[in-house]
Amino acid sequence: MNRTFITHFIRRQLSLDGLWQLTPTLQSDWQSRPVLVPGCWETLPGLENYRGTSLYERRFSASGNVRICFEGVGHTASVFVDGQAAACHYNAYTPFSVLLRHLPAGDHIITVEADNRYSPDSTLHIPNDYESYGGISRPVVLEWLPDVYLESVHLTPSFRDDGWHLNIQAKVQNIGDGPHTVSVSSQINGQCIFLGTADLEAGESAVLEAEEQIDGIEPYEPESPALYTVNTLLTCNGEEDPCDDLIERTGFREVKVKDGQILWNGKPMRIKGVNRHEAHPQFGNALPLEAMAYDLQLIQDVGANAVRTSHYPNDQRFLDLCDEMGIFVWEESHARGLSEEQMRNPNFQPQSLDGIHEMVDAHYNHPSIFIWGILNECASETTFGRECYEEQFRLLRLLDNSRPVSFASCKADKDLCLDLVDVVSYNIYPKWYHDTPAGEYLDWLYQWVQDASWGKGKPFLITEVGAGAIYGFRSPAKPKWSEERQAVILKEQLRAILNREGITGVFLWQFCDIRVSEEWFRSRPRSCNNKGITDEYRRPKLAYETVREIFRTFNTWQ
Ligand code: ADA
Repeated sequence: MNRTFITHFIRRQLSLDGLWQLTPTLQSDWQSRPVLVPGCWETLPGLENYRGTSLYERRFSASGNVRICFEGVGHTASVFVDGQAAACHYNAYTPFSVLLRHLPAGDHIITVEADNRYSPDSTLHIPNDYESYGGISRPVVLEWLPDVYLESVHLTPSFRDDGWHLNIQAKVQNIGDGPHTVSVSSQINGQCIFLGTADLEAGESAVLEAEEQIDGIEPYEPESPALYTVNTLLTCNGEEDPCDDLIERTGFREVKVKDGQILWNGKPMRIKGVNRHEAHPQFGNALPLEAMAYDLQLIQDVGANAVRTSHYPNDQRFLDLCDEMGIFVWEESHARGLSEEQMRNPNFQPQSLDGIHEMVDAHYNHPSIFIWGILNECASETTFGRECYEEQFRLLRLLDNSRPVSFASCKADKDLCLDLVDVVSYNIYPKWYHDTPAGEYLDWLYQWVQDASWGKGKPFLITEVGAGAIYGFRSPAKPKWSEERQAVILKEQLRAILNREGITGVFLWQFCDIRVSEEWFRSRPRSCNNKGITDEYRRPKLAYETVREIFRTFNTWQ
Protein backbone atom coordinates (compact mmCIF):
# COMPACT_ATOMS: atom_id res chain seq x y z
CA MET A 1 0.00 0.00 0.00
CA ASN A 2 0.96 3.63 -0.14
CA ARG A 3 1.56 4.32 3.57
CA THR A 4 3.20 2.49 6.47
CA PHE A 5 0.01 2.70 8.58
CA ILE A 6 -3.71 2.12 8.10
CA THR A 7 -5.48 5.18 6.71
CA HIS A 8 -9.08 3.89 6.59
CA PHE A 9 -11.28 1.56 8.58
CA ILE A 10 -14.43 2.52 6.67
CA ARG A 11 -13.35 3.44 3.16
CA ARG A 12 -12.62 0.30 1.14
CA GLN A 13 -9.26 0.24 -0.58
CA LEU A 14 -7.52 -2.19 -2.88
CA SER A 15 -3.86 -2.08 -3.80
CA LEU A 16 -3.30 -2.16 -7.56
CA ASP A 17 0.38 -2.90 -7.05
CA GLY A 18 1.50 -6.13 -8.65
CA LEU A 19 1.84 -7.28 -12.24
CA TRP A 20 0.78 -4.96 -15.06
CA GLN A 21 1.31 -5.74 -18.75
CA LEU A 22 4.05 -3.48 -20.10
CA THR A 23 4.38 -2.54 -23.77
CA PRO A 24 7.07 -0.04 -24.76
CA THR A 25 5.53 1.68 -27.77
CA LEU A 26 8.78 2.81 -29.42
CA GLN A 27 10.80 -0.39 -29.06
CA SER A 28 9.06 -3.06 -31.11
CA ASP A 29 11.67 -5.78 -30.51
CA TRP A 30 10.85 -5.82 -26.80
CA GLN A 31 8.19 -8.42 -26.19
CA SER A 32 5.26 -7.09 -24.16
CA ARG A 33 5.22 -8.82 -20.76
CA PRO A 34 3.96 -8.55 -17.16
CA VAL A 35 6.16 -6.38 -14.93
CA LEU A 36 5.98 -5.38 -11.29
CA VAL A 37 4.38 -2.09 -10.26
CA PRO A 38 5.77 -0.01 -8.56
CA GLY A 39 8.82 -0.13 -10.78
CA CYS A 40 10.63 1.71 -13.52
CA TRP A 41 11.49 0.23 -16.87
CA GLU A 42 15.18 1.10 -16.74
CA THR A 43 15.61 -1.84 -14.34
CA LEU A 44 14.26 -4.32 -16.94
CA PRO A 45 16.64 -6.21 -19.24
CA GLY A 46 16.60 -4.54 -22.66
CA LEU A 47 15.02 -1.27 -21.49
CA GLU A 48 17.95 0.11 -19.47
CA ASN A 49 18.24 3.16 -21.70
CA TYR A 50 14.72 3.38 -23.07
CA ARG A 51 13.45 6.91 -23.44
CA GLY A 52 9.94 6.92 -24.85
CA THR A 53 6.38 6.01 -24.04
CA SER A 54 5.11 2.72 -22.61
CA LEU A 55 1.68 1.31 -21.95
CA TYR A 56 0.95 -0.27 -18.61
CA GLU A 57 -2.29 -2.23 -18.51
CA ARG A 58 -4.25 -4.34 -16.03
CA ARG A 59 -7.80 -5.37 -15.18
CA PHE A 60 -9.73 -4.46 -12.10
CA SER A 61 -13.21 -5.16 -10.91
CA ALA A 62 -15.23 -2.40 -9.25
CA SER A 63 -18.42 -0.36 -9.56
CA GLY A 64 -19.92 2.90 -8.33
CA ASN A 65 -17.80 5.88 -7.35
CA VAL A 66 -14.21 4.78 -7.64
CA ARG A 67 -10.97 6.68 -7.33
CA ILE A 68 -7.61 5.40 -8.50
CA CYS A 69 -4.72 7.10 -6.70
CA PHE A 70 -1.26 7.19 -8.27
CA GLU A 71 1.59 8.15 -5.95
CA GLY A 72 3.94 8.78 -8.85
CA VAL A 73 4.31 8.06 -12.56
CA GLY A 74 7.43 9.11 -14.47
CA HIS A 75 7.28 11.59 -15.89
CA THR A 76 4.03 12.17 -17.79
CA ALA A 77 1.00 9.95 -17.35
CA SER A 78 -2.07 9.65 -19.57
CA VAL A 79 -4.65 7.40 -17.96
CA PHE A 80 -7.43 5.58 -19.84
CA VAL A 81 -10.22 3.49 -18.36
CA ASP A 82 -11.91 1.08 -20.76
CA GLY A 83 -10.27 3.04 -23.57
CA GLN A 84 -11.65 6.43 -22.46
CA ALA A 85 -9.23 9.21 -21.50
CA ALA A 86 -9.54 9.75 -17.74
CA ALA A 87 -6.60 11.92 -16.60
CA CYS A 88 -3.26 13.43 -17.54
CA HIS A 89 -0.50 14.31 -15.12
CA TYR A 90 3.04 15.70 -15.30
CA ASN A 91 5.83 15.18 -12.72
CA ALA A 92 7.05 11.81 -11.52
CA TYR A 93 7.30 12.88 -7.91
CA THR A 94 3.84 14.08 -6.95
CA PRO A 95 0.56 12.15 -6.58
CA PHE A 96 -2.63 12.46 -8.60
CA SER A 97 -5.87 10.55 -8.85
CA VAL A 98 -8.54 9.56 -11.34
CA LEU A 99 -12.15 9.83 -10.24
CA LEU A 100 -14.64 7.51 -11.93
CA ARG A 101 -18.27 8.22 -11.07
CA HIS A 102 -20.99 5.63 -11.61
CA LEU A 103 -18.61 3.00 -12.91
CA PRO A 104 -20.76 0.09 -14.15
CA ALA A 105 -20.32 -3.26 -12.38
CA GLY A 106 -17.88 -5.72 -13.88
CA ASP A 107 -14.35 -5.93 -15.16
CA HIS A 108 -12.56 -2.85 -16.41
CA ILE A 109 -9.23 -2.17 -18.02
CA ILE A 110 -6.95 0.58 -16.87
CA THR A 111 -4.18 1.74 -19.19
CA VAL A 112 -1.45 4.17 -18.21
CA GLU A 113 0.70 5.63 -20.92
CA ALA A 114 3.93 6.73 -19.23
CA ASP A 115 6.36 9.01 -21.04
CA ASN A 116 9.91 9.84 -19.96
CA ARG A 117 10.99 11.75 -23.08
CA TYR A 118 12.61 15.16 -22.98
CA SER A 119 10.84 17.97 -24.85
CA PRO A 120 9.84 21.60 -24.30
CA ASP A 121 6.62 20.23 -22.75
CA SER A 122 8.69 18.98 -19.83
CA THR A 123 10.48 21.75 -17.95
CA LEU A 124 11.46 19.89 -14.75
CA HIS A 125 12.38 16.49 -16.14
CA ILE A 126 15.33 17.40 -18.32
CA PRO A 127 18.74 15.83 -18.92
CA ASN A 128 20.26 16.30 -15.48
CA ASP A 129 22.67 15.22 -12.79
CA TYR A 130 20.27 12.37 -11.90
CA GLU A 131 18.16 10.05 -14.02
CA SER A 132 14.54 10.76 -15.01
CA TYR A 133 13.21 7.21 -14.85
CA GLY A 134 10.09 6.04 -16.69
CA GLY A 135 7.13 4.06 -15.38
CA ILE A 136 4.68 3.68 -12.53
CA SER A 137 7.31 4.08 -9.87
CA ARG A 138 5.16 4.52 -6.76
CA PRO A 139 2.13 2.62 -5.38
CA VAL A 140 -1.35 2.62 -6.95
CA VAL A 141 -4.47 2.31 -4.81
CA LEU A 142 -8.11 1.92 -5.80
CA GLU A 143 -10.73 3.32 -3.45
CA TRP A 144 -14.51 3.07 -3.29
CA LEU A 145 -15.94 6.48 -2.41
CA PRO A 146 -19.33 7.44 -1.02
CA ASP A 147 -21.19 10.39 -2.63
CA VAL A 148 -19.53 12.71 -0.12
CA TYR A 149 -16.00 11.94 1.00
CA LEU A 150 -13.03 13.33 2.90
CA GLU A 151 -10.57 14.66 0.35
CA SER A 152 -7.87 15.68 2.82
CA VAL A 153 -7.20 16.44 6.47
CA HIS A 154 -4.46 18.88 7.43
CA LEU A 155 -3.17 18.91 10.99
CA THR A 156 -1.25 21.82 12.50
CA PRO A 157 0.03 21.51 16.07
CA SER A 158 0.98 24.58 18.08
CA PHE A 159 2.11 25.21 21.63
CA ARG A 160 0.17 27.81 23.64
CA ASP A 161 0.10 29.01 27.26
CA ASP A 162 -2.28 26.21 28.19
CA GLY A 163 -0.37 23.44 26.35
CA TRP A 164 -0.51 21.75 22.96
CA HIS A 165 -3.24 22.63 20.48
CA LEU A 166 -4.21 20.95 17.25
CA ASN A 167 -5.77 22.76 14.32
CA ILE A 168 -7.66 20.41 12.00
CA GLN A 169 -8.81 21.34 8.50
CA ALA A 170 -10.88 18.77 6.66
CA LYS A 171 -11.79 19.15 3.01
CA VAL A 172 -15.05 17.47 2.10
CA GLN A 173 -16.16 16.87 -1.48
CA ASN A 174 -19.62 16.08 -2.84
CA ILE A 175 -19.34 13.93 -5.95
CA GLY A 176 -22.96 12.79 -5.85
CA ASP A 177 -25.81 13.97 -8.07
CA GLY A 178 -27.72 15.82 -5.35
CA PRO A 179 -27.24 17.96 -2.22
CA HIS A 180 -25.94 16.48 1.05
CA THR A 181 -25.62 17.74 4.59
CA VAL A 182 -22.41 16.55 6.16
CA SER A 183 -20.88 16.68 9.57
CA VAL A 184 -17.25 16.02 10.47
CA SER A 185 -15.46 15.15 13.69
CA SER A 186 -11.97 13.94 14.59
CA GLN A 187 -10.69 11.72 17.35
CA ILE A 188 -7.25 12.09 18.86
CA ASN A 189 -5.82 10.62 22.03
CA GLY A 190 -9.30 9.73 23.27
CA GLN A 191 -10.60 13.27 22.62
CA CYS A 192 -13.36 14.02 20.10
CA ILE A 193 -13.23 17.32 18.19
CA PHE A 194 -16.27 18.51 16.26
CA LEU A 195 -15.32 20.33 13.04
CA GLY A 196 -18.80 21.41 11.98
CA THR A 197 -21.50 20.76 9.43
CA ALA A 198 -21.97 21.93 5.85
CA ASP A 199 -24.62 21.80 3.15
CA LEU A 200 -23.05 20.81 -0.12
CA GLU A 201 -24.68 21.00 -3.52
CA ALA A 202 -23.66 18.43 -6.12
CA GLY A 203 -20.05 19.06 -7.14
CA GLU A 204 -19.33 21.39 -4.22
CA SER A 205 -16.59 21.11 -1.64
CA ALA A 206 -16.03 22.73 1.76
CA VAL A 207 -13.28 23.04 4.32
CA LEU A 208 -14.35 22.47 7.92
CA GLU A 209 -11.98 23.56 10.63
CA ALA A 210 -11.55 23.43 14.39
CA GLU A 211 -8.81 23.97 16.90
CA GLU A 212 -8.64 22.54 20.40
CA GLN A 213 -6.27 22.06 23.20
CA ILE A 214 -5.24 18.40 23.46
CA ASP A 215 -4.58 16.84 26.84
CA GLY A 216 -1.77 14.50 27.81
CA ILE A 217 0.47 15.13 24.83
CA GLU A 218 4.02 13.89 24.62
CA PRO A 219 5.89 16.23 22.28
CA TYR A 220 7.50 14.85 19.11
CA GLU A 221 11.27 14.84 19.48
CA PRO A 222 13.89 13.12 17.31
CA GLU A 223 14.98 11.06 20.34
CA SER A 224 11.36 10.04 21.10
CA PRO A 225 9.24 10.55 17.98
CA ALA A 226 5.78 10.32 19.54
CA LEU A 227 3.18 10.03 16.77
CA TYR A 228 -0.56 10.44 17.24
CA THR A 229 -3.21 9.17 14.86
CA VAL A 230 -6.11 11.46 14.10
CA ASN A 231 -9.19 9.60 12.92
CA THR A 232 -11.57 11.93 11.07
CA LEU A 233 -15.12 10.74 10.45
CA LEU A 234 -17.72 12.05 8.04
CA THR A 235 -21.42 11.51 8.53
CA CYS A 236 -23.99 12.33 5.94
CA ASN A 237 -27.62 13.57 6.15
CA GLY A 238 -27.96 12.94 9.89
CA GLU A 239 -27.26 9.21 9.64
CA GLU A 240 -25.82 7.57 12.72
CA ASP A 241 -22.95 5.68 11.11
CA PRO A 242 -20.14 7.56 9.39
CA CYS A 243 -19.94 7.06 5.62
CA ASP A 244 -16.25 7.87 5.27
CA ASP A 245 -13.07 8.22 7.30
CA LEU A 246 -9.48 9.37 6.91
CA ILE A 247 -6.72 8.57 9.37
CA GLU A 248 -3.69 10.84 9.42
CA ARG A 249 -0.76 11.11 11.79
CA THR A 250 0.77 14.06 13.52
CA GLY A 251 3.57 14.80 15.95
CA PHE A 252 3.43 17.71 18.37
CA ARG A 253 6.27 20.03 17.52
CA GLU A 254 6.76 23.59 16.39
CA VAL A 255 9.44 24.88 14.04
CA LYS A 256 10.28 28.57 14.33
CA VAL A 257 13.02 30.84 13.12
CA LYS A 258 14.48 33.28 15.64
CA ASP A 259 17.76 35.14 16.13
CA GLY A 260 19.56 33.33 13.35
CA GLN A 261 18.52 29.88 14.51
CA ILE A 262 15.92 27.28 13.63
CA LEU A 263 14.09 26.36 16.80
CA TRP A 264 12.49 22.94 17.21
CA ASN A 265 10.16 23.06 20.20
CA GLY A 266 12.22 26.04 21.32
CA LYS A 267 15.61 24.33 20.98
CA PRO A 268 18.18 25.53 18.42
CA MET A 269 18.65 22.78 15.83
CA ARG A 270 21.93 21.55 14.47
CA ILE A 271 21.52 19.80 11.14
CA LYS A 272 23.88 16.93 10.36
CA GLY A 273 22.25 15.77 7.20
CA VAL A 274 22.66 13.96 3.92
CA ASN A 275 21.24 14.67 0.49
CA ARG A 276 19.54 11.60 -0.91
CA HIS A 277 18.22 10.79 -4.37
CA GLU A 278 15.68 8.04 -4.87
CA ALA A 279 18.03 5.86 -6.88
CA HIS A 280 19.29 2.29 -6.78
CA PRO A 281 20.85 0.10 -9.51
CA GLN A 282 18.33 -2.67 -8.86
CA PHE A 283 15.19 -0.58 -8.39
CA GLY A 284 15.83 2.72 -10.17
CA ASN A 285 13.74 5.35 -8.41
CA ALA A 286 11.18 2.78 -7.22
CA LEU A 287 12.86 1.59 -4.03
CA PRO A 288 10.84 -0.95 -2.04
CA LEU A 289 10.14 -0.20 1.60
CA GLU A 290 12.93 -2.52 2.73
CA ALA A 291 15.53 -0.60 0.69
CA MET A 292 14.24 2.75 1.98
CA ALA A 293 14.45 1.47 5.54
CA TYR A 294 17.99 0.23 4.94
CA ASP A 295 19.04 3.67 3.68
CA LEU A 296 17.64 5.22 6.83
CA GLN A 297 19.50 2.71 8.99
CA LEU A 298 22.74 3.74 7.31
CA ILE A 299 21.86 7.41 7.63
CA GLN A 300 21.36 7.01 11.37
CA ASP A 301 24.45 4.83 11.67
CA VAL A 302 26.61 7.54 10.12
CA GLY A 303 25.39 9.89 12.82
CA ALA A 304 23.16 12.01 10.60
CA ASN A 305 19.90 13.42 11.94
CA ALA A 306 18.44 14.82 8.71
CA VAL A 307 17.73 14.09 5.04
CA ARG A 308 17.24 16.50 2.18
CA THR A 309 14.99 15.00 -0.50
CA SER A 310 17.10 16.37 -3.31
CA HIS A 311 15.61 17.42 -5.69
CA TYR A 312 11.94 16.44 -5.51
CA PRO A 313 9.23 15.26 -3.10
CA ASN A 314 9.82 11.69 -1.98
CA ASP A 315 7.74 8.56 -1.77
CA GLN A 316 5.30 9.06 1.09
CA ARG A 317 6.40 5.79 2.71
CA PHE A 318 9.92 7.16 3.03
CA LEU A 319 8.52 10.20 4.83
CA ASP A 320 6.45 7.89 7.05
CA LEU A 321 9.63 6.08 8.02
CA CYS A 322 11.37 9.39 8.76
CA ASP A 323 8.43 10.34 10.99
CA GLU A 324 8.72 7.03 12.81
CA MET A 325 12.50 7.17 13.19
CA GLY A 326 12.71 10.84 14.21
CA ILE A 327 14.76 11.99 11.22
CA PHE A 328 14.41 15.66 10.21
CA VAL A 329 13.46 16.22 6.57
CA TRP A 330 14.07 19.13 4.21
CA GLU A 331 11.58 18.38 1.47
CA GLU A 332 11.83 20.24 -1.79
CA SER A 333 9.73 20.60 -4.90
CA HIS A 334 11.11 19.26 -8.15
CA ALA A 335 13.74 21.34 -9.99
CA ARG A 336 17.50 21.33 -10.37
CA GLY A 337 19.89 23.74 -11.99
CA LEU A 338 17.56 25.58 -14.37
CA SER A 339 18.92 28.59 -16.22
CA GLU A 340 16.88 31.72 -16.87
CA GLU A 341 16.34 30.52 -20.42
CA GLN A 342 14.88 27.24 -19.15
CA MET A 343 12.73 29.11 -16.64
CA ARG A 344 11.37 31.27 -19.44
CA ASN A 345 9.69 28.23 -20.99
CA PRO A 346 5.96 29.10 -20.55
CA ASN A 347 5.36 25.63 -19.09
CA PHE A 348 7.90 26.11 -16.32
CA GLN A 349 5.97 28.21 -13.82
CA PRO A 350 2.64 26.30 -14.11
CA GLN A 351 4.43 22.95 -13.81
CA SER A 352 6.39 24.15 -10.78
CA LEU A 353 3.34 25.65 -9.07
CA ASP A 354 1.33 22.46 -9.63
CA GLY A 355 4.21 20.48 -8.16
CA ILE A 356 4.36 22.69 -5.06
CA HIS A 357 0.62 22.42 -4.60
CA GLU A 358 0.63 18.65 -4.85
CA MET A 359 3.67 18.30 -2.59
CA VAL A 360 2.29 20.39 0.26
CA ASP A 361 -1.21 18.98 -0.02
CA ALA A 362 0.03 15.41 0.20
CA HIS A 363 2.88 15.79 2.71
CA TYR A 364 1.54 18.53 4.98
CA ASN A 365 1.13 16.30 8.05
CA HIS A 366 4.61 14.79 8.30
CA PRO A 367 6.14 16.08 11.56
CA SER A 368 9.62 15.18 10.29
CA ILE A 369 9.40 17.81 7.54
CA PHE A 370 10.79 20.90 9.21
CA ILE A 371 11.34 23.07 6.13
CA TRP A 372 10.16 23.35 2.51
CA GLY A 373 12.60 24.05 -0.30
CA ILE A 374 12.10 24.98 -3.93
CA LEU A 375 14.17 25.49 -7.10
CA ASN A 376 17.59 24.06 -6.23
CA GLU A 377 20.35 26.08 -7.92
CA CYS A 378 18.09 27.86 -10.41
CA ALA A 379 18.46 31.43 -11.74
CA SER A 380 18.22 33.22 -8.39
CA GLU A 381 20.74 35.79 -9.63
CA THR A 382 18.55 37.34 -12.35
CA THR A 383 15.53 39.63 -12.16
CA PHE A 384 13.36 37.23 -14.10
CA GLY A 385 14.50 34.30 -11.96
CA ARG A 386 13.64 36.28 -8.85
CA GLU A 387 10.07 36.80 -10.11
CA CYS A 388 9.68 33.03 -10.43
CA TYR A 389 11.08 32.41 -6.95
CA GLU A 390 8.82 35.09 -5.53
CA GLU A 391 5.64 33.63 -7.00
CA GLN A 392 6.55 30.12 -5.91
CA PHE A 393 7.34 31.22 -2.35
CA ARG A 394 4.05 33.15 -2.25
CA LEU A 395 2.15 29.95 -3.04
CA LEU A 396 4.22 27.87 -0.64
CA ARG A 397 3.55 30.24 2.26
CA LEU A 398 -0.12 30.39 1.40
CA LEU A 399 -0.38 26.60 1.51
CA ASP A 400 1.63 26.26 4.71
CA ASN A 401 2.65 29.04 7.06
CA SER A 402 3.69 26.70 9.84
CA ARG A 403 7.12 25.83 8.41
CA PRO A 404 10.08 27.94 7.27
CA VAL A 405 10.94 28.06 3.57
CA SER A 406 14.23 28.20 1.71
CA PHE A 407 16.08 27.25 -1.47
CA ALA A 408 19.59 26.02 -2.12
CA SER A 409 21.59 28.68 -3.91
CA CYS A 410 24.84 28.30 -5.83
CA LYS A 411 24.97 31.97 -6.81
CA ALA A 412 27.15 33.12 -3.89
CA ASP A 413 27.30 36.95 -3.79
CA LYS A 414 25.21 37.30 -6.96
CA ASP A 415 22.04 35.97 -5.37
CA LEU A 416 18.99 38.26 -5.52
CA CYS A 417 16.48 36.14 -3.59
CA LEU A 418 17.66 35.99 0.01
CA ASP A 419 14.93 38.37 1.20
CA LEU A 420 12.31 35.79 0.13
CA VAL A 421 13.45 33.04 2.51
CA ASP A 422 13.36 32.31 6.23
CA VAL A 423 16.60 30.36 6.07
CA VAL A 424 19.60 31.21 3.88
CA SER A 425 20.97 28.06 2.23
CA TYR A 426 24.01 27.56 0.05
CA ASN A 427 25.55 24.73 -1.91
CA ILE A 428 29.33 25.02 -1.79
CA TYR A 429 32.15 22.79 -3.03
CA PRO A 430 35.45 24.23 -1.70
CA LYS A 431 38.44 22.03 -2.53
CA TRP A 432 36.44 20.21 -5.18
CA TYR A 433 35.19 22.71 -7.77
CA HIS A 434 37.65 25.40 -6.61
CA ASP A 435 40.77 25.53 -4.48
CA THR A 436 39.86 27.98 -1.72
CA PRO A 437 40.11 26.27 1.68
CA ALA A 438 36.69 25.45 3.14
CA GLY A 439 37.03 27.68 6.23
CA GLU A 440 38.16 30.67 4.21
CA TYR A 441 35.38 30.29 1.64
CA LEU A 442 32.76 29.88 4.32
CA ASP A 443 33.96 32.97 6.22
CA TRP A 444 33.74 35.03 3.06
CA LEU A 445 30.27 33.78 2.12
CA TYR A 446 28.87 34.07 5.64
CA GLN A 447 30.19 37.59 5.98
CA TRP A 448 28.78 38.59 2.61
CA VAL A 449 25.34 37.33 3.63
CA GLN A 450 25.53 39.32 6.88
CA ASP A 451 26.57 42.45 5.00
CA ALA A 452 23.90 42.04 2.35
CA SER A 453 20.88 43.33 4.28
CA TRP A 454 18.42 40.78 2.82
CA GLY A 455 20.15 37.73 4.31
CA LYS A 456 21.42 39.26 7.51
CA GLY A 457 20.54 37.56 10.78
CA LYS A 458 18.72 34.65 9.18
CA PRO A 459 19.64 31.04 9.96
CA PHE A 460 22.38 29.91 7.59
CA LEU A 461 22.51 26.34 6.28
CA ILE A 462 24.92 24.59 3.96
CA THR A 463 22.67 22.44 1.80
CA GLU A 464 25.45 20.77 -0.18
CA VAL A 465 29.13 20.13 0.29
CA GLY A 466 31.11 17.17 -0.96
CA ALA A 467 33.65 15.56 -3.24
CA GLY A 468 33.71 12.63 -5.64
CA ALA A 469 35.30 9.18 -5.26
CA ILE A 470 35.07 5.99 -7.23
CA TYR A 471 34.34 3.09 -4.92
CA GLY A 472 37.40 0.87 -4.57
CA PHE A 473 39.85 3.36 -6.07
CA ARG A 474 42.42 3.66 -3.31
CA SER A 475 45.76 5.40 -3.55
CA PRO A 476 48.10 6.87 -0.92
CA ALA A 477 48.82 9.75 -3.31
CA LYS A 478 45.16 10.75 -2.86
CA PRO A 479 44.53 11.63 -6.49
CA LYS A 480 41.22 13.02 -7.65
CA TRP A 481 38.44 10.35 -7.56
CA SER A 482 40.28 8.29 -4.92
CA GLU A 483 38.42 7.40 -1.74
CA GLU A 484 41.26 8.97 0.24
CA ARG A 485 40.86 12.34 -1.52
CA GLN A 486 37.11 12.37 -0.89
CA ALA A 487 37.59 11.58 2.79
CA VAL A 488 40.16 14.34 3.25
CA ILE A 489 38.01 16.96 1.53
CA LEU A 490 34.83 16.04 3.38
CA LYS A 491 36.71 16.16 6.67
CA GLU A 492 37.89 19.70 5.97
CA GLN A 493 34.49 20.85 4.72
CA LEU A 494 32.42 19.35 7.53
CA ARG A 495 34.73 20.49 10.29
CA ALA A 496 34.79 24.03 8.93
CA ILE A 497 31.00 24.14 8.75
CA LEU A 498 30.07 22.44 11.99
CA ASN A 499 32.64 24.32 14.04
CA ARG A 500 31.65 27.71 12.70
CA GLU A 501 29.42 29.81 14.89
CA GLY A 502 26.26 31.07 13.26
CA ILE A 503 25.74 28.04 11.02
CA THR A 504 22.70 25.86 11.56
CA GLY A 505 24.26 22.81 9.95
CA VAL A 506 24.96 20.90 6.82
CA PHE A 507 23.55 18.39 4.36
CA LEU A 508 26.48 16.61 2.75
CA TRP A 509 26.35 15.76 -0.94
CA GLN A 510 25.48 12.93 -1.07
CA PHE A 511 24.26 9.77 0.62
CA CYS A 512 25.00 7.34 -2.24
CA ASP A 513 26.30 7.38 -5.81
CA ILE A 514 23.57 7.71 -8.40
CA ARG A 515 23.10 7.19 -12.10
CA VAL A 516 22.89 10.45 -14.06
CA SER A 517 21.37 11.08 -17.46
CA GLU A 518 23.56 10.06 -20.35
CA GLU A 519 24.11 13.69 -21.39
CA TRP A 520 26.26 14.23 -18.28
CA PHE A 521 28.83 11.54 -19.10
CA ARG A 522 31.58 14.05 -19.88
CA SER A 523 31.75 15.38 -16.34
CA ARG A 524 30.69 12.21 -14.60
CA PRO A 525 32.87 9.07 -14.67
CA ARG A 526 30.73 5.90 -14.96
CA SER A 527 27.80 8.20 -15.89
CA CYS A 528 27.24 8.45 -12.15
CA ASN A 529 27.41 11.28 -9.70
CA ASN A 530 30.16 9.73 -7.56
CA LYS A 531 29.96 11.99 -4.53
CA GLY A 532 28.17 9.37 -2.42
CA ILE A 533 29.69 8.35 0.89
CA THR A 534 28.50 4.93 -0.20
CA ASP A 535 28.45 3.64 -3.75
CA GLU A 536 25.16 2.98 -5.53
CA TYR A 537 24.89 -0.46 -3.84
CA ARG A 538 25.31 1.24 -0.44
CA ARG A 539 28.82 -0.11 0.10
CA PRO A 540 30.56 2.43 2.37
CA LYS A 541 33.55 4.34 1.04
CA LEU A 542 36.35 5.58 3.28
CA ALA A 543 34.51 8.88 3.72
CA TYR A 544 31.62 7.08 5.41
CA GLU A 545 33.82 6.44 8.44
CA THR A 546 35.19 10.00 8.36
CA VAL A 547 31.69 11.46 8.34
CA ARG A 548 30.61 9.08 11.07
CA GLU A 549 33.42 10.25 13.34
CA ILE A 550 32.58 13.91 12.76
CA PHE A 551 28.80 13.70 12.88
CA ARG A 552 28.87 11.68 16.07
CA THR A 553 30.84 14.34 17.92
CA PHE A 554 28.16 17.01 17.36
CA ASN A 555 24.81 17.08 19.17
CA THR A 556 21.44 17.61 17.55
CA TRP A 557 20.91 20.74 19.65
CA GLN A 558 23.33 23.64 19.51
C1 ADA B 1 24.92 20.79 -7.35
C2 ADA B 1 23.55 20.17 -7.43
C3 ADA B 1 23.55 18.66 -7.25
C4 ADA B 1 24.80 18.04 -7.87
C5 ADA B 1 26.05 18.66 -7.29
C6 ADA B 1 27.35 18.14 -7.92
O1 ADA B 1 25.18 21.62 -6.37
O2 ADA B 1 22.60 20.76 -6.60
O3 ADA B 1 22.39 18.14 -7.82
O4 ADA B 1 24.75 18.20 -9.23
O5 ADA B 1 26.04 20.03 -7.53
O6 ADA B 1 27.62 16.96 -7.74
O7 ADA B 1 28.05 18.90 -8.57
